[in-house]
Amino acid sequence: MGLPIFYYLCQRKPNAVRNETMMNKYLDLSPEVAEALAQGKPVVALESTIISHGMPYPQNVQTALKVEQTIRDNGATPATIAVIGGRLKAGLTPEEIEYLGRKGRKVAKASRRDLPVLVARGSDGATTVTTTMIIAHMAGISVFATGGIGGVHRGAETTMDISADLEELAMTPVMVICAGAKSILDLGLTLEYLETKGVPVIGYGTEELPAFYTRKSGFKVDYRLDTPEELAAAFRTKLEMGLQGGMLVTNPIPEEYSMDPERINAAIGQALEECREQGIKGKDTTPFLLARIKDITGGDSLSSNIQLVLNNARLAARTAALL
Ligand code: PSU
Ligand code: MN
Repeated sequence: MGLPIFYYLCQRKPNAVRNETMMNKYLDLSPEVAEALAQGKPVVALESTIISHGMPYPQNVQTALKVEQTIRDNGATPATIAVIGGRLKAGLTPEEIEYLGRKGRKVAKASRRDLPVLVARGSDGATTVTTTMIIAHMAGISVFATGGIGGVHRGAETTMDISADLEELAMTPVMVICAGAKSILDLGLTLEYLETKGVPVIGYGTEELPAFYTRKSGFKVDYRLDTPEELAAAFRTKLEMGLQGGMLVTNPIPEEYSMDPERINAAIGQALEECREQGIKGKDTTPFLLARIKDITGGDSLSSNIQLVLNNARLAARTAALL
C-alpha cells in the first residue's frame, strides 16, 4: 500500500476504533482467541464473576471448562474474560480458570468503576457482565453468553441499587445471551430501565421474559425471535445503523431443568429477607443472594444454573457463526 493511502486510512479511523487501539495496551488475547479473531472465525465471550462469585468450588471450574467445550463443540472459540495481574484477558488457560475458581470470593468483583484501580495496581478481578462486555468489545468480540444479568433491585426506589450491567447494555455493542434475570430483582423495573436506555430485549422462542430458574415471569419481552439467523440479522442491523449499545437475548432454561416456581420463589424471598436483616449492601448484595439461594435449595438450583449456562453457550456459538 502506498504511503498516502496509508495515511488517508489512518485519518479515516472513527473515534471508537482509535480508542480501542489505545486501550489495547492493557489487553492480552490468548493465542487461540487472537488467531480466531484474525481469521474472522466466530468467538464467544464468557464472564468470570460467575466463576469466582456465582458458583461454589469446584463446580465453578468444572462448569467454566464445560461451557468452553460446549462452545468449541458448536464451532466457535471461547474467550473467557478476567483481569489477572492487572492485565485485561480475553481467553484464559485452564490453570487461570482454576485459579479464579479456587480463590473464589477473594477475587475482586470487577465492574466498570473498578477497572482503573485494579489494572493500575496489577490486581486480579472477576469480570461481571459489564466488564466482560467492555473487554469483549475491546477485543472485537460481539457475542457473549452468560447465566443471568444484573438489573434493578427490589426496593431500588429507596436504595438506588441498579446494576451497571444495564448502563453497559445501553452503550457497548455486544449481544448478551442470558436466561433472563432472577427474581431477586424487580423484573418489571428492569424492563422499564432497559426500555428507557433503548436496549432491545429479545425472547428466544418466547414472548415472555424468562426468570432464570423458570421459563416464565409474567412479563413480556419486546420481540420474540426464533432462530440464530434472526438474532444475528437484528444485531447486525443495529450495528450497521450506528445505534449504540447492545442487545439482550433471553433464552429460557430447558423445560427439563426448570425449577418449581413456588419453591424457588420461597428461597429467593428468604434470601432477600436475610440480606435486609444482615444489612448487606452494594456490590455484595448479588453474590450474597446467589450463595444463599444455592444453600437454601440444597444445591438443586446449582444444577439448573449449570444447565442454563450450557444452553446459552450453544445458542451463542451458533449465533456468533452467523455474525
Ligand atoms: N445474576 C446471576 N448470576 C450472576 C450475576 C448476576 O444470576 O453470576 C453476576 C453477573 O456477573 C452480573 C453481576 O454481571 O452478578 C451483577 O452484579 P451487580 O448486581 O452487583 O451489578
Ligand atoms: Mn448493585
